[in-house]
Amino acid sequence: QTNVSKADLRQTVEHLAMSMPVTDMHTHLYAPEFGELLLWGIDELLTYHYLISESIRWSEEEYSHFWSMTKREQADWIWQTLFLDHSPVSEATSGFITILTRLGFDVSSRNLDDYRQELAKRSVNEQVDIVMQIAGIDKIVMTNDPFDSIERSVWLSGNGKKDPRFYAALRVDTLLNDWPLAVNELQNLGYDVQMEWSKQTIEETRRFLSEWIIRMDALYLAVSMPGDFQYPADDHRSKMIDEVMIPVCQGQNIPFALMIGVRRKVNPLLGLAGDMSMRSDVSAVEALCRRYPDQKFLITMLARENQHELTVLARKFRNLMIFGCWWFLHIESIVEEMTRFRVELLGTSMIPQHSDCRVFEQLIYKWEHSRKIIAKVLADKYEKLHYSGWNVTEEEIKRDLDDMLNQNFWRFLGKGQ
Ligand code: RAT
Ligand code: ZN
Repeated sequence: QTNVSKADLRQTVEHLAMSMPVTDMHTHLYAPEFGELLLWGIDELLTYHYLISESIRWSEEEYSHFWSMTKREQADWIWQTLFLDHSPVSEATSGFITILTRLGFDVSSRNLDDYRQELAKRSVNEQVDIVMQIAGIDKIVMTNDPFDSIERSVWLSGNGKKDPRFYAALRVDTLLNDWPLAVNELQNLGYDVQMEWSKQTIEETRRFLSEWIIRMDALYLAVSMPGDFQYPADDHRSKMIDEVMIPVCQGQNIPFALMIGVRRKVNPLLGLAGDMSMRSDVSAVEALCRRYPDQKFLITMLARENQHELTVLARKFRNLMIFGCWWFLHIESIVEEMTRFRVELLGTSMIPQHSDCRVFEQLIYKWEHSRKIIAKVLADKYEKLHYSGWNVTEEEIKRDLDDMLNQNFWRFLGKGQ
């Protein structure tokens, strides 16, 4: 047992937090077997939707002008606008600089084509290995939608489960948020469902989910919900949750993840970059946790205003695991605020972060930035204990970090190592 001295405490925590392997429990990344779905490289990084909304603020052209450009032209324009005409001080722009630096590029040259040429020498498989090594990520959970035809064919060909570093999460947004479209998709896949809610439709939708959970070996079901999501309610969503989602999750023994508080397409002209956050009703989660004490719920919310109440709710329900600082909350100041009060209310019994990466190299910055903050918050707490005469050992620091960055997730799934 190595007691860590006061002088070494901060450094030890930081070193361990920066180097501990991580399970990234929600991303939009794919294993190399998924081909074009796996986004990587300079142009994908620069056209990340977070950067699209930041850059278009500076433009005086029609929105359609941006979308008429090729990806490379868009990337060049965003580089010019956000990095050269202005300084990259936002989270997403500074994140791109962190990526370049960690990939070993000379950021002072400011020469985009040099970076492009360097990466062009690499295969996707090489880059996946390099990035996972730099970022210290060993397990990545994807977001998987059987209604996506490109993705579906990878699963049906049996290639979806080849890379053991990647895990699936079955996304059910269409079933909950766009039932007419879901009916159409289900029918095309050969499931005998109708718009009208009937015993047959319930059974067939359950069959669809169960078959796909098994095919993907999905770790959990996942959905993103608007802020006005109510439960229980006399509506399609409540029926779908009570009669399909929960019974299927229980049958397969997996959690249900709800990401609540998005308002889609506030500005449709921005495409994927046009979504907004909105406040949610935490009592919907409360009602779910109370009604289904044996069902596990992974929950994150998008509005800053909901975070404290949601954290308090997690004190009341052990079947509720809060996770991540989602999307617009994934910025330094708010990650610090949220991590601090989560630790103060829950200790280490939560999942402080997920990356939500869409482009592979983003793992580097999203995790580096978050690890630093997690280390800072924990170090403050250990230091305070130290003043009271309670000395944490290096093993205990490792255990706490491993809980937050890995084990809390796997244990919640019933798959603890
Ligand atoms: O964070 C994002 O990139 C968003 O566009 C969404 O994908 C969100 O994370 C979600 O999973 O719905
Ligand atoms: Zn996401």
